[in-house]
Amino acid sequence: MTLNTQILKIREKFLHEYKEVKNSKDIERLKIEYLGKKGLLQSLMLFLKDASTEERPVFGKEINELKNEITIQLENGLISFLSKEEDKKLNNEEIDVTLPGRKNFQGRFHPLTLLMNEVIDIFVSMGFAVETGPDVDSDYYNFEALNFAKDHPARDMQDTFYLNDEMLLRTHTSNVQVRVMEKFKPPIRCIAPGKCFRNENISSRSHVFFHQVEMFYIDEKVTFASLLATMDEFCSKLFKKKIETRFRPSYFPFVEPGMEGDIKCIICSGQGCKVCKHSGWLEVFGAGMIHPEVLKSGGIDPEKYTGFAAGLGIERLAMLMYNIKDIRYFTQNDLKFLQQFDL
Ligand code: FA5
Repeated sequence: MTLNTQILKIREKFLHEYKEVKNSKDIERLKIEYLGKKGLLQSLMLFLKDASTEERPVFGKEINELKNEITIQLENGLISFLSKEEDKKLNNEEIDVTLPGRKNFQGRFHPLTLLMNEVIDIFVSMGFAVETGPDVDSDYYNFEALNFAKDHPARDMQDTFYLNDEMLLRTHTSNVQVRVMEKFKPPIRCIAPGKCFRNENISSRSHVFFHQVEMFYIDEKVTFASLLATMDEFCSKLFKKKIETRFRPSYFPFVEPGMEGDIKCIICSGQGCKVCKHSGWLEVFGAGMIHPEVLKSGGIDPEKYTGFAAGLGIERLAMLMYNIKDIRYFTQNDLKFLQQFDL
């Protein structure tokens, strides 16, 4: 049989077999039979080497044309069968309407964000403006401008993460005080919420990373009595009832006089527990009358103006508000814990 007759026979055989095709599997089978490595077209190529030099290019061209023809026909056939088979599958498919639906996961605010927003809203309702300051700040704004000289022993009160000789992670939101004084002239009534960092041992009540809200008021004739009244009013608004507060004298280089504010431990009702270090009280803020040296750092005349300031610990407040026994829960990202708090 000549090569020419063989080409014609294979074409005829293909056309005949293609007519019998019923599904995509048959197409795949034909693809292997004709175009596969050991397929019929490949076997024609083997005969090509016995053809004469004149015949070889002619037959080579014919074999290639047949190969293209078969390839195109099989590809078109495959597309059409696959689409029919997909339609059939979809039409026969039944949807089980009794299957329970997938629950949409709803995001929530972190409890600290909830409380921070509430604290901000209360102070705003009392006439305070909101300012912010940098988390990475200079030693000057965090310490020196606040009357902590370079070798001041009070620096040991706040174990600090230094980035280099000059820059540090702020240890308190009080770093905003002098920045604001440089920007505005009295009367200044403002709060500054933000993150703080201290190189401390982590325990159930202290963390290396926590939040504070700074609050300060500078004007003529601002008194210590108005500081106490402001903090009392704030606590009643936050807890929505009269709660027991305790103000103790304390020392911060940037206030004179200084105090710390405690709230009766709601977790143990003042009986004493791990969170309140068995004292029945939880320290939630430091406060006092702004030191004249600090007013001077901010370019404010201490002969004319006075001011008060306070720094509230948001984690400690949240522990009291939501009855949380360990500060570490806030940073563990445990959904069971986080999902307990309202949107
Ligand atoms: C200060 O940070 C002062 N800047 C507060 C201040 C502002 C005093 C203005 C006077 C005038 P103190 O270190 O006490 O003070 O921190 C204030 C509050 O932050 C504490 O009462 C506590 O609630 C919270 N706090 C402090 N350290 C931690 C910590 N490691 N983990 C969690 N909360 C903390």
